[in-house]
Formats: sequence, structure tokens, C-alpha cells
Amino acid sequence: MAQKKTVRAACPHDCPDTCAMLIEVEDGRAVSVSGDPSHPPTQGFLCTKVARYLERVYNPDRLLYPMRRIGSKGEGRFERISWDQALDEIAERFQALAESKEGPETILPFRAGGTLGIVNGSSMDRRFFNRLGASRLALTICSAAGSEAIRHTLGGVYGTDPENFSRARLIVLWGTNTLSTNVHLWPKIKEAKEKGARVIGIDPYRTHTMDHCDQHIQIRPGTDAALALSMMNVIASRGLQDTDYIERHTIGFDRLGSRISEFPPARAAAICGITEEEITNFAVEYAATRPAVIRTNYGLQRHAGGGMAVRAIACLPAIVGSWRDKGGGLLFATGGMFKLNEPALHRPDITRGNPRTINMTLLGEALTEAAPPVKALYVYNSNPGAVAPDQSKVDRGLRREDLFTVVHDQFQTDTADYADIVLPATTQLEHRDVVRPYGHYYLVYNEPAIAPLGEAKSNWEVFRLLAERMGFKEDCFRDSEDEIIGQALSSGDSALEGVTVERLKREGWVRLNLPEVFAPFADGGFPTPSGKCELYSEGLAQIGLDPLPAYIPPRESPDSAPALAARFPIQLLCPIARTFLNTSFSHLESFLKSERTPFITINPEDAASRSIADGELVRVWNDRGECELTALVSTRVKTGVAVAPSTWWKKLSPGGRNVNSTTSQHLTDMGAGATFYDNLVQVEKITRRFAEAGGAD
Ligand SMILES: Nc1nc2c(c(=O)[nH]1)N[C@H]1C(S)=C(S)[C@@H](COP(=O)(O)OP(=O)(O)OC[C@H]3O[C@@H](n4cnc5c(=O)[nH]c(N)nc54)[C@H](O)[C@@H]3O)O[C@H]1N2
Ligand SMILES: Nc1nc2c(c(=O)[nH]1)N[C@H]1C(S)=C(S)[C@@H](COP(=O)(O)OP(=O)(O)OC[C@H]3O[C@@H](n4cnc5c(=O)[nH]c(N)nc54)[C@H](O)[C@@H]3O)O[C@H]1N2
Ligand SMILES: [Mo]
Repeated sequence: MAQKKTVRAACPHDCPDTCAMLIEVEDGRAVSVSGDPSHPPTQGFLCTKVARYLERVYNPDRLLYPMRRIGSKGEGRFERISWDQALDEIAERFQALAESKEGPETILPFRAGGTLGIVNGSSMDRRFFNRLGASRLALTICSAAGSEAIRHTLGGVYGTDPENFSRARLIVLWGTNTLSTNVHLWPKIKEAKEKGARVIGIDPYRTHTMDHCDQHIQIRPGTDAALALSMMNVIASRGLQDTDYIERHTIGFDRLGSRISEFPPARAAAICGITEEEITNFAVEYAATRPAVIRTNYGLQRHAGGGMAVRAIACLPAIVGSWRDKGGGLLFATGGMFKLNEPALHRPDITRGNPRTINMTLLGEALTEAAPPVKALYVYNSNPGAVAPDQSKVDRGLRREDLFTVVHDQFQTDTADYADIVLPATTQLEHRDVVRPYGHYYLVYNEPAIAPLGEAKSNWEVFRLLAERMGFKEDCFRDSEDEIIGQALSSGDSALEGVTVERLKREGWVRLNLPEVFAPFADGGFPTPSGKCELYSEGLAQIGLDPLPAYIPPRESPDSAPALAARFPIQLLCPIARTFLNTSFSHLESFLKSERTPFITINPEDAASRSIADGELVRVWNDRGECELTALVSTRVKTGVAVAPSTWWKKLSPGGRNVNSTTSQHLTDMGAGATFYDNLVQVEKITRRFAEAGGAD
């Protein structure tokens, strides 16, 4: 008789939805994965990627043993070694650097969103690197600009409960591709639509999400703040604001007057590349419809003025008073509601010295220019070789012969090819954890379903073993996973009241201690210094930024950089491909089949003027680098804008490079975040290059 069981798990991926999963296990082998029907955000279904999670877990390409490099850096040739050999070598190298003149700051840990699990994403690892005195890493690559903007405006990074979207009469999807990146919100939007709600999408790219909206406002990249300020202009000039809410729960509305007077619809229409009527009608509809809710995600803040864009948008609900309504308001992210006991998790108190902080978005610079230099790089939960901007520079850094690189991953990624030591990692089915979501209000527990494959080890285990090898004696290096989870929950925050390890294990997922129908800020209570929604922010003034919401143009656009645009006239966006999850699925057979080939969507006029036909291979480049993509000629983008869905593995792309060879290390106005979508390029047919070089056409 086969031994069967069902195990409750949590999707670990970097996504707002954090699903609760049910894993069927037979004789120690996982045989199916499904969405938990009882978990309100999951609603019993998984996305197109995680529904095929077993393809990832049991993939023949899984890394199963530690390895040492025998080829040159980037070549990808390795030999198997034992865990003892691998750990000894890492500990020896780290020890030597820690004792060297330049000290442990020469060691750089690099991680991102491979798992959102607390145990394997931010506990033992943080303790280890703190105790070692390694450089700190500023986590900026994803949401830094928007989070900072929300903190300065609303005070805390949380907002409308996604479960309340079904109550809205107007839903604005502002710079988000919901059907791809946040698909579990869609049933709520559908429910609202069935009850008569209208849905408006704002995106320079006509995504399939925009196809499903009632109206698509196709704005120019990086101009959202001008649109939001102009909406305020229309609202104020027609007296559509909620004066009572403004008086009681905001500060700075009077000072905002002069700023919004700079953005009459005619001016904003010219900046945004849309019509005056689109702006006026949208503003009036937004102010007059209740409840009205805005979903803004991370895509729109990957521009030079990304922080200010999110801030301007986040001022709107207070001005029209939509926070009052259940199903009104705004949702950027929910993580700020989970106030875990971070000092207990990360143990900053055991930090050796006062190490420098390195911005992860500037990895290329850090590996090539930092002083003291980075001499050892430890990569886990990330694939920077493919996802970091300014790829040629990152590449140059990773190739350095004097850089000792460790990569701990489940697969031989683009980054692992440069490693001196590769370590095999467990998948979510093989380790214990709890996942803190950023798009809803439930913690989800992950019980291991199967034994680790091969010799794979979890991050938690590897850092414990390394701590032992390094002679770190603190008790915290002996904590079990459940002890760590218990420590995380011990912050004393009222939202975590009644949330315990025992309950999580018993129930699988637990909603935060919030009212069932949760309308944050209905009665104000903004956790800002003033206790109000800060239309004027003293905090921003203090760090030298405009205290009022402002429009900061893109760094690279025909309007703001005409000389650059004369050589590189196309604004290239590289947002998320539907069936990929960053690079975590973009090497698996069935996913490669669905995304076909790395492509670039380009407008028919831009294609015609370059003699590019649909399906032809093109070269996409700027001064930072180049890549090869297949042209998809389509009116889904306006002239002067192109889209290359991401993120492909470099080594699986033509020419061995992906679109990040063109993206820059320039930072956002707030939070020092990445500006992946603020990028001018030129596009040309590849055959022309051969012809010019005297080769065959
Ligand atoms: N399927 C899938 N889901 C994912 C991920 C994935 O890789 N695959 N990744 C996860 C991660 S890490 C993240 S950060 C989130 C991101 O989630 P989203 O923010 O929803 O995704 P993006 O594709 O980055 O950007 C959303 C949209 O913003 C548009 N956009 C770009 N520039 C501008 C602009 O200036 N203004 C406006 N209004 N729109 C603009 C893009 O064209 C894109 O359609 O998704 C998460 N979910
Ligand atoms: N061109 C372009 N570039 C982008 C973006 C874009 O839209 N366009 N988006 C940016 C954004 S928003 C983000 S968040 C980043 C995402 O960048 P990353 O977070 O680096 O995402 P992935 O590339 O999916 O890499 C995660 C890696 O972690 C590994 N992993 C998973 N679980 C574990 C584990 O338990 N232990 C260990 N050791 N490893 C594990 C996976 O196998 C995978 O290789 O990319 C950024 N780069
Ligand atoms: Mo992200």
C-alpha cells in the first residue's frame, strides 16, 4: 500500500499573492501541488508557474552536490566535492579575509527574492553576516522607491485589503500587470465588475491586463506624477475634493495649491502623451465614484522619478476621501503591517564593527570600483548575473580572478557559472519556513513535504554549519526553524496578537489580528510623524527632496535627454513575462515553450522606418551594452516605446546576453532603487550589421 499524505505548504516566490498550497505525497515523492481552497487569498488556484512547481523540484538539472570550479569563470565547468570540503574552503577564505588588513567588509553577501520565507530569507543568514562583520546589503532592486514614497506619505507600507476590492465601484490598475503578477487579485476585480464597477488601467504597454480593463490610458513611461498632479488640479478647480477628510486627516493641502496649478490638463497631456479629455474625465470619475480604489504595484516606480510618482498617486485617496470606504483607498504593498521582531531575527547586536552598506542595484560598480574592494561574494536567493542592471559591468566584476564567489542555488544559474564553489539548495518542498506576504494580510506556514533531494541543504542549515566552522559561539546559531519563527512573532505588535507557531502549524495560515473588513485610514490614524497623510512632508524636506509631490521626468527620454535620444530614440521597458518569475522558471522546458524566445515589441512605424519585419532578429543597444531579440511588431506600444518581457537567462539567450546589458545603475529619487524601465536604446535589424561589416546580408 502506498503511503499517502497531504502536506500544507506556502509558495515562497517573490509575488504579492503568497499562496497556501496543498502537496500530495506518495511514498516520499510529491505527486501534485494545488492551491488551498480554504485560504481566502489563494481561492483554491495556483498561477500558471507554481501549478507546475514539481517540474522545478524534480528537474533533472537540479543541483544535487557541492561543486568546485575547474573551468574558467563563466565557463560553467565544475567537479563534485563533499560538503566538508566546500564548507572548509569557504570558512578558510572568509577567516583569512576577516583577519586581513582590510577586514571582513571585503565580504559581500548578495541575496534577493528567491524565497520570501522568513527562516531561509532573513534570519540565520543575517546573523551570520552580522557576526562576521561583512558588508551590509541595501535591498533596493525591487520596491525601494515606492516603499520610501509610501512611508513619507501614508507612514506605513500597507493599504486597502485586497479582499475588499470586490466592493469597489471604480478600480484603477496603475502601473501593474495584474493578470500576470498578482493574478489572485483578479477574481475580486471580476466580482466588482459583475456588480457594475469600471476598471481603468494606466500603462505605456497594452498588456493583456489592459485588454481586460474598461479603459486603457496609455501614458508615456515615467510620467505618472504629471498625470496625478493634473488630476488634483481638475479635482481642486472643480471643488471635488473631500474637504472634511482633508481638514481632519491630511497636512499641506494649502501648500499643494501652487504645485498643482503648474499642471493644468493641457500641460500634463503633452507630458504624458494622452489627451486633455482623458485626464479630465478620469479625474472627475475618480473623485465622483465611491468606493474608488487604486492598485499600484512596483512597475511604475522603476524610473528616475519613481518615488515621486508613487507619492503623487498615494496622495489622491486622501484628497477625495476614498480611504473612508471599505473597498476604497490604495494598495501598494502590505508588508508594513507585519511588524516582526527584526532585531531578534537579524541580531544586529552581534555585528562585528560597523561595516559599510553596499547598494545591491550597484553590484556592477561594487565589484569593479569599491574601496576596499569586494574580495568574496556569497550569492543566495538571487541570480544577479541575469537580473542586475548594467550587465557588462556585473560580468566584468564576476570574472575577476581575485574574487572568491560562492553561489548557493537550486540550479546552475548564469551567476553560478562564475562561482568558485557552488552549493545545492533545497526547494520549498524540502525545508521548513513561514512566508510573510507583501500583497495580503495572512502568514502562511510551510511544512516540508519531502526529504531534500541529493545533498541539497537549506540556507538556514548552511549558515548554521558555516557559523560552527567559523567558531561563532552565540546561542542564536543553534536556533531551530520553529524557534526562529517564534522569535519573529514576538514583536508585541497588536496585529500579531494571537498569531503563534502552534497555530500556524495547526491551521496552515493565519490572518493578522485585524478586523474582518479592514479599512485602514478610514478615520485617519496615519503612522506618519504628524499622524496625518502628509501631502507636505517635512521628512522629505530634511533629506533634501521636494516636500510636495513633484513630477521628476525620466532620466532617459526624448524630452529630458534629447542629445541621448538622438542616438537612442526608443524608450525600452523590460517588465515581467507572464510565465516567468524573475529568472526562477525561465530555464525550464515547458516555460521556455510558452514564452518561446526573448522578444521585443515594437510599434509598426518604428519597425517600418528600420525595415524590420515581424519575427526578425534585431540588435538592441546603447552605450552600456547590447542584446539580440526577436521583433514583435505590434500596436501594443506607441511609437518611441518598446517592451522586452523579462527575465531570460543570459546563457539561453541569443548572443549570451539579456536585456539587462542595456539597463543602467542610475538610482531612483527615493530609496536609491533600480531604474530598469528608464532606458533609451536603439534597435536595428541584425542583417544590416553584417552587410555594413562587409558580410553577407
Ligand atoms: N508572473 C509573474 N509574477 C510576478 C513576477 C514575475 O516575474 N512573474 N515578479 C514579482 C515581482 S519581483 C514583482 S516586483 C512584481 C511586479 O509586479 P508589477 O509591478 O505588476 O509588474 P511589472 O511588470 O514590473 O510592471 C507592471 C506594469 O508597469 C508598466 N510600466 C512600466 N513603466 C511604467 C510607467 O512609467 N508608468 C506606468 N503607469 N506603468 C509603467 C509595465 O509596462 C508593466 O505592464 O511582480 C511579482 N509577480
Ligand atoms: N530586465 C529586468 N530585470 C529585472 C526586473 C525586471 O522587471 N526586468 N525585475 C527586478 C526585480 S523587481 C527583482 S525583485 C529582481 C529579482 O531578482 P532575483 O530575486 O535574483 O530573482 P531570480 O532571478 O528569480 O533569482 C532567485 C534565485 O534564488 C534561487 N532560490 C530560490 N529559493 C532558494 C533557496 O531557498 N535558497 C537558495 N540559496 N536559493 C534559492 C532560485 O533558484 C533563483 O535562482 O530582478 C530585477 N531585475
Ligand atoms: Mo521584484
